[in-house]
Amino acid sequence: MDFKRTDFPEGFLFGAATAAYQIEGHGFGGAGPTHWDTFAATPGNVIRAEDGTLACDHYHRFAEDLDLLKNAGMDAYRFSTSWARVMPDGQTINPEGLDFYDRLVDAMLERGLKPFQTLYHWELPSALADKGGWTNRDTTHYFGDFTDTITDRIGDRVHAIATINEPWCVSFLSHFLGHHAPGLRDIRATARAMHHINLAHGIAMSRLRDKGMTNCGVVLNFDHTSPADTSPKAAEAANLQDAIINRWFIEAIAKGTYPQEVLDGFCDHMPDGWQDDMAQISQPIDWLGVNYYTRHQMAADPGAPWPAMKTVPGHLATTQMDWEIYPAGLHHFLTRMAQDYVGDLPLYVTENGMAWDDRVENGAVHDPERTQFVSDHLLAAKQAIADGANVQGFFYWSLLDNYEWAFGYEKRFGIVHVDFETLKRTPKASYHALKRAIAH
Ligand code: IFM
Repeated sequence: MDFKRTDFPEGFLFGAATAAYQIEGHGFGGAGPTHWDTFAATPGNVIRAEDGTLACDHYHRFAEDLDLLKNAGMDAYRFSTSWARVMPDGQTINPEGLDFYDRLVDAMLERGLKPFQTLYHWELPSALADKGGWTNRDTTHYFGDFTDTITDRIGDRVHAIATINEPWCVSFLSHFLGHHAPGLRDIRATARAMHHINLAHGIAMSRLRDKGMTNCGVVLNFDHTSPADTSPKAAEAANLQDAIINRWFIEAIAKGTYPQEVLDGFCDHMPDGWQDDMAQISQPIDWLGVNYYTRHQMAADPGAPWPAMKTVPGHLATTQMDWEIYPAGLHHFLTRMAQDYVGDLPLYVTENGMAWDDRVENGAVHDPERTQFVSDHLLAAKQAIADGANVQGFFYWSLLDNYEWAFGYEKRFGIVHVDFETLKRTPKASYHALKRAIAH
């Protein structure tokens, strides 16, 4: 790595991130069925129809996994608490689920790791999916109740709480592009989900504040967007893509408005009275999480219905996901968030990482590409700090190879290799490199 801990401000946190459904093993501990289970069970949605029933068996092996964080010298762990584990039908409490998170948080504290909790990282209980999921406004209130329940149990010990992970994925990717559960391709469902997920954030924030919780934020994903050529049409496409993925959520949360060009596309598909929710959505947050992976170059797609645009493949090196590697994009979003939306509010890079076709050879995993990737992105974050962004931490995605949603177990993002036959964990060379870099 071309950086060391002391290159960053005092108190800067280094950590790694995971999410419940991707690692825990949802078949254990009384967790309820989720829309990801049914999405995966439907042919053509997920590679080999794999699901999160066993995943990394973190449910039973969490002590070993937390030791990996501690032994790397990490300061914090970003994890999520599964709604369907705590409330299998979305409403009824499963005591075993609460007990699990109680043990998990205590185990983090015993190891000196700051718990960064995420309330929703995508495992919507099937019983709520049956009622329309995020297209149904009622889901936002059930989410508020889940927020109360889990906070009553572990809120006294978590260091930071994020309401939603990547609302664009929850809404646009899942209801317009159909790539994630529930796999819809419907503009009206999309408009509703894109508003309701923001409202769910706002309702959860209110519930957290009612309990006196501090250090509450939200985690948004950003995708660097530029025109594929010099034509005005490509510029228009890039602007629209930027509005949909990069501005819709932060503008609502920081300013209480939505980008007009997206509202124009949604026409009358927005739920009635959405304007009345904007005050609740835009209440103050304590920090913003920035997830960043790649860039896209956009061109017009004439003749296609709104948004009438397409992605044009770029020329940069790519990861196992075919995502272009573009560290300057991280600097762009950290400085842009500070300048245009949140000022001096703490920013965390809550996810950044790359998938690679890693193999264990002679007991080791050689992944110099990942070491370079992490190094380059941390240097971009360091430059953003020098340019005025109040960045206070970096979480590598992910601690473990895990369930990569529609890609099943094929794409490996971890700094720790997981053999999905034996579940053996093998720290990769990048894990050791990160450990050395943050040791001093
Ligand atoms: O694995 C996902 C994670 O659940 C959310 N952010 C992006 C990661 C890599 O695709």
